[in-house]
Amino acid sequence: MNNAMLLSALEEKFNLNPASARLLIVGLGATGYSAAQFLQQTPIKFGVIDSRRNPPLINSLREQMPDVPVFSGGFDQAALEVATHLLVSPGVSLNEKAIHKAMQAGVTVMSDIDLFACATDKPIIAITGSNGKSTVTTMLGDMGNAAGVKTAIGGNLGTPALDLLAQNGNLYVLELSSFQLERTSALNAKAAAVLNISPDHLDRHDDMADYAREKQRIFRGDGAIILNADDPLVMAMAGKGRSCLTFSVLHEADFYLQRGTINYLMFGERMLMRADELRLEGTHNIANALAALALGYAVGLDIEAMCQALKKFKGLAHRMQKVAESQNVSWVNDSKATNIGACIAALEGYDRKVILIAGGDAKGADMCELAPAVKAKTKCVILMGKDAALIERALAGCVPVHSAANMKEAVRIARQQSEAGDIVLLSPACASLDQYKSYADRGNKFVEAVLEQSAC
Ligand code: UMA
Ligand code: ADP
Repeated sequence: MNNAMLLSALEEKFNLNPASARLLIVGLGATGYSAAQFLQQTPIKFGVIDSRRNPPLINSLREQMPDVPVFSGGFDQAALEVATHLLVSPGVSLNEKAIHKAMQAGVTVMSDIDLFACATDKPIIAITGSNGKSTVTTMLGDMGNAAGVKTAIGGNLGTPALDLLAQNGNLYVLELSSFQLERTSALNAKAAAVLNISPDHLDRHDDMADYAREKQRIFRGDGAIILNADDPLVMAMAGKGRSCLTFSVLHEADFYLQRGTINYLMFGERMLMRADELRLEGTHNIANALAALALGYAVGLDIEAMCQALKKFKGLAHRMQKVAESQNVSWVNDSKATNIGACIAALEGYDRKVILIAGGDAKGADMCELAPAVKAKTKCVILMGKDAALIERALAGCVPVHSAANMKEAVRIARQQSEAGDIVLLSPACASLDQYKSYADRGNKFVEAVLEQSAC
């Protein structure tokens, strides 16, 4: 790391001078710990605060950085107000009373992504959207490496951005959530995309307009902007005087899907590859591939190498993953569908009747938006979790609804209801944390239950 470049960027963008700054990292999860490890290599003095009594990484921090002050078991107002800068982890809301008060008192809020942006002069591709972020980020990692550019991927995907610096990439691809973006102001991505906007995280954002505004922050700076021409909320983000590329699965755009006897991914007049050469299910994944091509093109990756990478890309676990075929019924794990948009995209991909397993924590979304797709594509719905009753009310009269206490029961009911030719789809449209450790845990429980039943 070049400390001189970092310190001058921090001074310029955040008025952060190592001699006088008192930086406090808020949150000691993956983000907070990565920021502490990074700051240890700089002359900047910092402490860490976490509202939990035993934050996940407190022992590692005490062992590795015994001199760093740690406050846990609450947000101590005095500690927050003595700070000049707060680096707030994405899991902590800026509306948290103590943080809000410190902000009002004039403390500067920043993110790990800000530190990352100040620490590297290598190109950054930044990706946000309600759905498809992880898929597009991973596609771009494969594309960059296939094109001979050492590419590191992370952010909301899992590896905190600052931890990527050790990989010495020549290209960084960051998946960014609305929580990361709302507290980031120094990012100037060489290419950035908003893939789509549908309701999500409305328990943390004031409303859809606020959620979309935070996503739009990804376009700060002067890099190329990549827009989904099929999504009016995204198209409304187009900025004047910026280099812009569009993608569409509905009509002509810079990168688009040309429909015919054979469907092609197109770049203007140029046929790039057949759509059926992609190994992924669903039109939404064609949109993801087009977005990835546009982003890669904007940073100069070789188009042929990108197409080769796309043809090899097998998709990520828990996203539209076929896990079993038994008695001519297909069982599909889409546990990562943690919002309405993902569930609708999954349903729209089928021309056969679906038995849908859904439910969990709806995060404040209006579940009535699910009703048209459920009515058109499902033969029944099996609901579980905290907001099952709320979803049942929203779907009243659409199709028969069953209730299940847990995944085993949901799979048992699905089996009873299924006939040859059906699809059983776990695509919950909700977060999993009310009943499971994570979406992956929920998906694994589904797979276990399906395989157990198939064995009976
Ligand atoms: N927490 C407290 N008190 C604190 C700090 C955190 O209770 O003082 C809680 C939060 O409410 C949250 C949990 O601890 O429930 C984790 O929060 P965190 O900010 O410490 O999270 P990290 O471990 O740093 O992980 C974060 C992202 N998590 C969130 O945004 C909640 C990870 O995305 C991301 O992979 C990681 O940084 C590296 O960049 C996960 C996620 O669920 C996968 N993201 C959401 C999503 O995709 O929908 C936005
Ligand atoms: P994210 O990182 O934004 O959550 P993922 O790639 O992990 O996105 O996919 C999450 C869920 O959204 C999965 O259920 C997946 O099938 C669905 N999905 C992926 N891409 C899209 C898209 N472009 N539009 C709608 N749903 C999508």
